[in-house]
Amino acid sequence: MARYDPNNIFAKILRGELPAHKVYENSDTMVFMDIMPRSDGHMLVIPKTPCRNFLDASPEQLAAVMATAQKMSHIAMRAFDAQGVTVQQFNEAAGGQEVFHLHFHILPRRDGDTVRPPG
Ligand code: IU
Repeated sequence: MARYDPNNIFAKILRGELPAHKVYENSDTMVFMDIMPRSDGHMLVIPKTPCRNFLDASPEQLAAVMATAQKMSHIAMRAFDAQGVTVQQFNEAAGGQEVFHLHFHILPRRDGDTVRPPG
C-alpha cells in the first residue's frame, strides 16, 4: 500500500489551505459537506491525524471517527428529515477510493430514494 501523502486534498482542508463547508469539529475529527453530494446532506467524516484509509487506521482513529459518524448520522436524520442513513467507506483505487485520507461518507436517505454511485 502506498504511503500517506500529506498534500492530499483533505489534508489541505485540515490545514485551512483549501475551503470546505465545515459542519462539525472536535479534537480528533472534522466533518464537512461533500462537494458533489450523492444525497441531500451528504457529509464526510475524517480524522485530524494522518491516515490513508481503513487499512492503516489505528484503533484510536477508528474509534474517534466512528463516534463522530454516529453523532452526525443522528443529526443528519433530524436536519435533513431523513428516514435512514447509509455509511460508506472506500479503500484504495481498486476499492473506489479517490481521496487518500481516511473518510466515511454519511448519506441521509429517504424512503424510496436512490443514491447515485460514486465517481
Ligand atoms: P472517495 O471515493 O470515498 O475517495 O470519495 C471522495 C469524496 O470526496 C467524493 O464524494 C468527492 O465528492 C469528495 N470531495 C470533496 O468533498 N471535496 C473535494 O475537494 C474533493 C472531493 I477533490
